[in-house]
Amino acid sequence: MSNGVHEIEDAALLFVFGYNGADSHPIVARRIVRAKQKGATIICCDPRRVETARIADMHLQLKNGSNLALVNALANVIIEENLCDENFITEHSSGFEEFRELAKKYTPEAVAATTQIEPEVIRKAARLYATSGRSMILYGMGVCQFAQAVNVVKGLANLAIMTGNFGRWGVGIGPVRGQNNVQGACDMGALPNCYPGYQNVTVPEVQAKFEKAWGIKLSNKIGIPLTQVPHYVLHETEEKKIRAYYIFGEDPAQSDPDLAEVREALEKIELVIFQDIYMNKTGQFADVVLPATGWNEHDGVYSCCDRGFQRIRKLIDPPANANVLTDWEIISRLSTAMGYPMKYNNTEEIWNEVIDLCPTFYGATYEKLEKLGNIQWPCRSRDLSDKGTSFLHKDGHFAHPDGRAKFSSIEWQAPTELENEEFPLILSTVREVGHYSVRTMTGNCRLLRNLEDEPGWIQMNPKLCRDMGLKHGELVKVLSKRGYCITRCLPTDRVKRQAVYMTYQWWVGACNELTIASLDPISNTPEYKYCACRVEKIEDQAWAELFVKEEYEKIRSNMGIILHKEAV
Ligand SMILES: Nc1nc2c(c(=O)[nH]1)N[C@H]1C(S)=C(S)[C@@H](COP(=O)(O)OP(=O)(O)OC[C@H]3O[C@@H](n4cnc5c(=O)[nH]c(N)nc54)[C@H](O)[C@@H]3O)O[C@H]1N2
Ligand SMILES: Nc1nc2c(c(=O)[nH]1)N[C@H]1C(S)=C(S)[C@@H](COP(=O)(O)OP(=O)(O)OC[C@H]3O[C@@H](n4cnc5c(=O)[nH]c(N)nc54)[C@H](O)[C@@H]3O)O[C@H]1N2
Ligand SMILES: [Mo]
Repeated sequence: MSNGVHEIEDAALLFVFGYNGADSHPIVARRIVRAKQKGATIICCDPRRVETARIADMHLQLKNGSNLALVNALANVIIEENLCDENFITEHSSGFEEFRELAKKYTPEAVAATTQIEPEVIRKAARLYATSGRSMILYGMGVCQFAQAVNVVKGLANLAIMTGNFGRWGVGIGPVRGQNNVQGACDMGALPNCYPGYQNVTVPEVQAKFEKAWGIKLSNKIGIPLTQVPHYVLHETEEKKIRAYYIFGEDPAQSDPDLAEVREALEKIELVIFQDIYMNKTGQFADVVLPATGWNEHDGVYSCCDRGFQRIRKLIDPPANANVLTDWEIISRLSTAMGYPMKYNNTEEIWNEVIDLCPTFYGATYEKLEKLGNIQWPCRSRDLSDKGTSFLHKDGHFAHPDGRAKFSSIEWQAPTELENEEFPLILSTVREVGHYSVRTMTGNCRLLRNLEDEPGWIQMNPKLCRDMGLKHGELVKVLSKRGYCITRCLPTDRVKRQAVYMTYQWWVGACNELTIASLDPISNTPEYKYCACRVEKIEDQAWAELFVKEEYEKIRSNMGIILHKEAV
């Protein structure tokens, strides 16, 4: 994020784009509500009538998959109506002329059919965004989970650059990232192309620095992203094939697209090492299981999506007979056993090594974290006066070599698999408030299960349900080209007729049996938000209920969940 989460409250306008904070991040959603209470204008851009849409001044209920067409049209209006910040563009950006040419053809009229939004509505939204004085964009998976994703982010950045909404309090662009520590995983170099601190593995000076620090020879080759593992197992040549897979804190057999393909890959890999705090679907393919402690059983540092480091502290000891170690102790022992002795006494020693090697994190010592509670990087000095950085790009300085922000001129591209005669509906997969990702954590909690349990729901427009003769709660079969699953029908006015929505939390109602492994070429994130599907009525409901019950029991017993004596 260019700006801090706490700054959300002070924006004059919030443009919430493909982000459903009320379900995904209730604490961040509170900030959005508070901004509203302080007088901010809110524009919500989502094909569903999510909670933000209910409190918004405008709801742009665009057609699924039309993001960049809309974003370029907003830019078109801002240019045509002379609402640009000319000074910011001249002083702090490059590439505007080329972008102006591209934006010309994205008139609100030209994109009306693609986006399903009235031209006057687009004009009004563009005027509000460009003239509020302090506009902030928040975006989520409604942007990222498309084959055209990174380019939409660049399109949103164009809007912020052309209106001078960078480098100040309460402006900017905010990917409100997923998990409590997904930003931290990236900050620590759990990426195929970076060491900690976003230092690229292909840069010789960086390589030399880490070789010296660790006393070893390192490779300058970029690694393989998670979502390409099936390809590297099933379709690559012998030399390139992946043969061993060490996976932790991730359940691709539930959370990756096209699960049939994922299972085939996991079966073919010769060695799977699995490190987790619970058994999950991927763990069932494991040759070696390494059980780890949970968040309240160890120390560490998390990074929030706005670059803020926070300490987490051990609260309880793991059960004496649990036979678990912290993730870092497991890694240290494994490394030592493989011939590279790794010895740390505590997480502070690890953290000190990290900050010593990462200039942008250098000043964020445990001591300072203790005093300040939260430090947003960059924090380059150990001096107490350096408290980190709430917003980036101060005074219009950007990270490109010329110090300028770069306009990107990119055409809208349609999603990969469009609705068709056999599969006439769009399937989009999202989140719900009560359950978390692959549901190991929330699915093992009886309280949450009592609120919502297998096989989950498919959100459908009430008219579509009526036409199909489907009632609330009825079990239905959902099919795509790749597979099928069974779930319950949830008629809701929040969604339009053309698209249906499932959450990816359910083991039985697993929507990733259906989703498509079409990846954004830069981020490698799959197109979870768009594939073609069909919903079928099930005549024999008693059979379907029994099927769901038996499947659920089978999965739980495979995961070693004791059915008669459940823990809360
Ligand atoms: N309770 C709970 N909270 C969670 C999680 C969880 O599983 N459960 N998961 C966490 C994780 S990993 C993440 S990444 C975050 C994600 O949090 P969000 O970004 O809020 O994720 P989603 O609900 O998947 O998608 C956001 C919105 O995108 C919309 N959308 C779909 N297609 C389009 C489109 O074409 N254009 C636009 N503009 N919008 C579209 C959807 O209708 C949806 O409302 O949530 C985190 N928080
Ligand atoms: N269809 C569809 N699929 C999706 C998405 C979608 O919107 N639609 N969203 C995608 C997104 S954005 C994400 S982030 C992924 C999330 O998917 P995953 O990352 O696979 O799911 P999580 O539930 O976050 O956690 C994975 C595992 O980490 C374990 N774990 C938790 N804490 C610890 C720990 O301290 N140590 C260790 N070793 N393990 C731990 C959990 O028990 C769990 O088994 O799903 C993706 N899949
Ligand atoms: Mo995520």
